[in-house]
Amino acid sequence: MKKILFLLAVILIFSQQPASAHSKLESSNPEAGATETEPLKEISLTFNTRIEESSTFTLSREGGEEVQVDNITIDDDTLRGTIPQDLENGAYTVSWDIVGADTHVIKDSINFTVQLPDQLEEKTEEAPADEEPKADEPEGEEKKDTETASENNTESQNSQILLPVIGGILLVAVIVIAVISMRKKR
Ligand SMILES: [Cu+2]
Repeated sequence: MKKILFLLAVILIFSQQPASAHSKLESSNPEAGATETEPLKEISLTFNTRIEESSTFTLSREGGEEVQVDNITIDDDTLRGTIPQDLENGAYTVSWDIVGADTHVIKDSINFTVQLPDQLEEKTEEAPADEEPKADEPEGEEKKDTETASENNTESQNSQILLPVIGGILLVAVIVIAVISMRKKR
């Protein structure tokens, strides 16, 4: 019986570990939901753990059009990439696909807005009628996107924490039943 309890304890401890070492974004440049008013040259994503070599990210404009990112590098817990061309004003999404220290694949994203003053002036001269309603829209949508992303994030994290716990409970139940039935036979 002591052996079984020991085994149970070991299994429970190991099944909990992946959840606690789970990799998630700790900080970024630009920050989630930020409005950039100066040209952006680099994007960096820092996670709470070391990330594996196969980790990467993409940058896309609102609507899905992908924007070129060069020299994606991984430095321990940080993923970096440079942006070769100036970004036009608008809403952008940084989507990462990383492999964390616990070998879990994590996919998530943040949004940010580029709003360079020069471009605003140019646009206002070109099409003053269109500019006003558009100016507010991206920010509203952007906030919604960020909320959804963080909700999704907590949901997936919850399920990843819950799964081993449920697995552990099931395992305990199965072993207890097995032990009881073994005793009855004696
Ligand atoms: Cu994980």
